[in-house]
Amino acid sequence: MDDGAIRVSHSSHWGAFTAWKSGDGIAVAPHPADPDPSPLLANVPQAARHAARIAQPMVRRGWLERGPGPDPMRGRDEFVPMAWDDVLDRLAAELTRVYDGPGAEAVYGGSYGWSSAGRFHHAQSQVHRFLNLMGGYIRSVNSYSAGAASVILPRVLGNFVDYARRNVPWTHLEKYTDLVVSFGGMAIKNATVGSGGTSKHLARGHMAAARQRGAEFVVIGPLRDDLPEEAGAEWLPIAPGTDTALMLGIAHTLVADGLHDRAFLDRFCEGYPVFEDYLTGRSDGVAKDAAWAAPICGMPADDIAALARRMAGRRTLVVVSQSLQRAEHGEQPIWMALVLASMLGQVGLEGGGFSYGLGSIANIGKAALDVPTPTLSQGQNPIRPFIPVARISDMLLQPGVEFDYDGRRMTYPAIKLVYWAGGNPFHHHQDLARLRRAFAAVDTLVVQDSVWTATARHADIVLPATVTLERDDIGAAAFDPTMVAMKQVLEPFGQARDDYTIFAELSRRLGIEQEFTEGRTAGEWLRHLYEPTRKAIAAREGSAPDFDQFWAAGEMTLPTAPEDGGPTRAFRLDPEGAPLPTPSGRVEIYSSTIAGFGYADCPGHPTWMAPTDGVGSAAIGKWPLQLVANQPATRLHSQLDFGGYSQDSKVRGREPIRIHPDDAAARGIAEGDVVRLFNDRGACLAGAQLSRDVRPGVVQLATGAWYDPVDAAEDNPLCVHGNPNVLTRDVGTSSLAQGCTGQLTCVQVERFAGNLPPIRAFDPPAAD
Ligand SMILES: Nc1nc2c(c(=O)[nH]1)N[C@H]1C(S)=C(S)[C@@H](COP(=O)(O)OP(=O)(O)OC[C@H]3O[C@@H](n4cnc5c(=O)[nH]c(N)nc54)[C@H](O)[C@@H]3O)O[C@H]1N2
Ligand SMILES: Nc1nc2c(c(=O)[nH]1)N[C@H]1C(S)=C(S)[C@@H](COP(=O)(O)OP(=O)(O)OC[C@H]3O[C@@H](n4cnc5c(=O)[nH]c(N)nc54)[C@H](O)[C@@H]3O)O[C@H]1N2
Ligand SMILES: [Mo]
Repeated sequence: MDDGAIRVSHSSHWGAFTAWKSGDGIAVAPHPADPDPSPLLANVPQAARHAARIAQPMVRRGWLERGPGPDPMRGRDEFVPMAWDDVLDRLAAELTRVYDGPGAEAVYGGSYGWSSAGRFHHAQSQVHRFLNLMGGYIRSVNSYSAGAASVILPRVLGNFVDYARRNVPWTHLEKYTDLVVSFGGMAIKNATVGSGGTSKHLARGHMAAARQRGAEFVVIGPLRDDLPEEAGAEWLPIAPGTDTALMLGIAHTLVADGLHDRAFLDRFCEGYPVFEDYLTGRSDGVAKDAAWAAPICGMPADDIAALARRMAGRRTLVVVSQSLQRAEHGEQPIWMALVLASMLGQVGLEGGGFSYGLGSIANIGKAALDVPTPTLSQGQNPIRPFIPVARISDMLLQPGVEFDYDGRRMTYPAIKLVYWAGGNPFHHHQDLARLRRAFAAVDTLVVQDSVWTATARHADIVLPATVTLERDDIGAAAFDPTMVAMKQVLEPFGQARDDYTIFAELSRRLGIEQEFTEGRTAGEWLRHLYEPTRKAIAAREGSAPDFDQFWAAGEMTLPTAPEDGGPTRAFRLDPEGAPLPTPSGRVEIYSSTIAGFGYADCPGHPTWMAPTDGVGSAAIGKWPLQLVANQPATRLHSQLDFGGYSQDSKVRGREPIRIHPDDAAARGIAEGDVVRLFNDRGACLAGAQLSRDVRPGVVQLATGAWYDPVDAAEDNPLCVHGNPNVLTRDVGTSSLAQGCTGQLTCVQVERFAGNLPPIRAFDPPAAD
């Protein structure tokens, strides 16, 4: 440690760390107080100076020569390097053309994406603030993470964060829960990541402690390792996409055995009798009993009935992972899990009831902060129309077409200009061949990123952004107690500039510089954004460190609110005094509001609806394996896929696909073979890993391998690297939420016998 290098505090979505210069690059070490640091940190050292970095502003040749307009050449064209002043002049002129002409409603600025942990140089905040000052933009609502849950839960339980996500803290699970029934798991790989940063990774420790106390864990899902070893879980492998049927089978057993909590259902819930008519088959002639559920879920009926009896009469927690709702009819398993927890009479008990997403992400289940964290104001967006975030291709391809969303009939706007900063739609969106057509339809696509993602390669104007290690910032998250001084370690790469600097320069050209910068440098902004936090602490505790003290210390512990189960617990203790914010003030097992929308794909109570792309569908007859496209264990989404830890996981350079040995044998596939996954939307290569931790009939290929078309000139090229979104379907969860359904699709897999194409995803595109 006496190499003389200055060690500074820094942070990322996957943890706080220390960084210092080492040789030509940097070295990092996890925060010393983190009991279970994320292995994702190992991606950082190689990443900062990687060839995939964008070194200078670039403009697509076709856009430069022919001007703005729809162009199928996006993603296939050459790039022309351009000096900052010139590119910003051209971009300012193009923004002026669009805002003066078709107007703010022709600008899509949703710019979805995780960008980085720093709260000032937060790309989305920067781009939204800038576009709002221009006159606004078409925005997106909800997230790829929780598209369905964030719409259904407020309608049937209450505010998404307070009622659904924060109602069961880890400390209650550790102390009180007898049985954790986890649909989709609480995978340590997922709890390693938290938006804005996470100073201590606690999930594994809490699960281990609960287990030691005697708590039992059951993981229901296609993968055994969705719960950590420490939980000592029993694995019930289920066919993906069938959890609603399984929960109905469990619920039916409870009713048949008289194990449901009638008193709770009467006092705390609305509309149980209507649901019971459906459950027992009084309304439709089909009893949803264990025997009915068994063939749908691919589980023995006896196991379903046994699980139901095990869940009754003890402190049981039903946890649903986010993945469950990132699928067709994704609203249903979330709603049904809440109904199941209600039938068990557990909602609002300490360590019991229902949790959405505990273990899916680092900062769920931790204590909420009692003071605000630094936040850059995005200003006001005067433009009212919006899209549910995952409907981007629909919008770009179908201007003027009507669609349903959460009880409204809305119309897709006609977009001319798309501005993206801090997200990667070629990572996050489904059916990438369709997304390419969608991006071909706009006049201008502007992308700010630090690396040559496929999204940047499809842009007309590419502006190189710095990475967090190249600037000072403040890292903070609403559910993590440590605010981190993120200190610059490296000089900016090439000509890269901070997003803030880019927008400040654009603002100057567009006559809104003062409004955008408010006359502050980036350093002055950090001091300014620190103030509300400091004031709130001072108001609570009499005094608080000033900015310079915080900065010198490198971090600060923020006060947290009590972990009392929040408003869900308050409702349990006093249902009349602290009613739920639903129409009935109670848990809506039947929602007359939702029933009133008249959606065939989201009726008034939880309902099993067979998927069009899953078990029992025509699709699975043709494409017989269910692909689980889940979150990657070796990186955050597509970020730092070129980093050491992610690269070490690849098989012959391709993303690993896990397949059961029986399914592999039936296809002549051996460990380490390169395989081709395909369906009628597209195809990609991946490297086979045989594993009995995968349910037969399921293959698992994580998201995040950079899209790598074998020949970009083709309309629907093979991705040689393993991006599963060439295969997934671009349809909403239902008319209610229109959420992302990227988690599951049906595919076929075969051994790839051809010459192995090279991986070129990380090579910068051709320029001249
Ligand atoms: N098939 C399938 N698809 C999925 C999912 C799935 O389960 N299955 N999951 C979905 C989910 S839950 C999510 S949240 C999304 C995630 O999708 P995204 O959030 O879009 O994915 P990221 O790779 O995190 O993209 C962040 C981008 O921001 C860039 N960036 C980082 N810092 C900065 C900065 O300071 N400035 C600028 N300008 N850029 C920066 C990074 O280089 C990266 O390209 O994916 C979704 N897609
Ligand atoms: N390392 C890492 N951690 C992350 C992220 C990352 O990119 N990398 N992304 C973060 C983000 S933005 C989010 S939103 C969360 C997402 O959290 P989740 O959406 O919960 O995460 P996934 O890994 O996609 O899915 C979890 C598991 O659900 C199981 N599963 C899939 N489909 C089904 C099903 O139909 N039924 C059942 N019972 N199980 C199913 C799969 O086996 C899968 O491993 O993760 C966060 N954590
Ligand atoms: Mo997410």
